[in-house]
Amino acid sequence: MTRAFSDDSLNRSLEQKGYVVSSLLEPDAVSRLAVSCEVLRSPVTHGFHATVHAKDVEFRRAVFSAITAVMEAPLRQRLPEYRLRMANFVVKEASRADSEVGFHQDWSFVDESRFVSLNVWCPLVDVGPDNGCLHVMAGSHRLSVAPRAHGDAHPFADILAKIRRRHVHAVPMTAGLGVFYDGRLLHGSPPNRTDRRRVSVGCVMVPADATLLHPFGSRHWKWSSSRWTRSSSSVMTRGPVRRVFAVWGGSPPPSSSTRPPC
Ligand SMILES: O=C(O)CCC(=O)C(=O)O
Repeated sequence: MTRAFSDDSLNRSLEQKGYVVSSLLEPDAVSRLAVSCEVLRSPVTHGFHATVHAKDVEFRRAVFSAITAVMEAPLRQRLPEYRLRMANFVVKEASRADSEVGFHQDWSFVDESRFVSLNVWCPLVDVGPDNGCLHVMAGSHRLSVAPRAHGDAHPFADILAKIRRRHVHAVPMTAGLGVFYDGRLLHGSPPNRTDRRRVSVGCVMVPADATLLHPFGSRHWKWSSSRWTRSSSSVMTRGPVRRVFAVWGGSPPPSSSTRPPC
């Protein structure tokens, strides 16, 4: 596995808990990103919204560039062997009950039998349970190894209520700290009940030598005994990596396979 942090105590913590909270941005960088998030506003109706979901490709590219300009260097300093591949603003509007984010794992972007991709969530305001800080289940990154596509059924749907009652805790943070978490970690966030927008940045960091792989339509495929088998006549969309990144607004790697791990 690619070494993530230079500091081994952080790597041990990441391996055990599935996440690490560490300093990331200086106050002026936080301010620059907060301004970008104001300027690059997408028309939204939901209490929670992520710019990666916007339909306008140019808009997503503009967001990616604005975030990269500020965050690439500090991220590279924390994770020297990783590269920034996706970045977006994640916002909870003020006083919105519909801004909760249910517990989920993030999509997979690499072959996780060989690599760990890390997601970085960095609030641009101080966050706590009242305005929707992240809540995580420590250790849950070890629960499943199947690739994760958008649209997949939730693998833990039937035990989610129990998990939330017993195993989930809040991660309050000041602006500019980052949660670096394994994409398999179960996480979510409560609604923003305060009268101020909660703005954060979400990024995907991938080992520099990892091929980017993102499964499409895996509900038509079954993951068992560490391999994909087709479970219906529908063909899995073997979206070339370039298409994935055109769709989701990240930067394509210099060279990569176009095949999902099946
Ligand atoms: O911003 C939030 O509150 C949650 C974001 C999240 O869960 C994600 O980006 O995967």
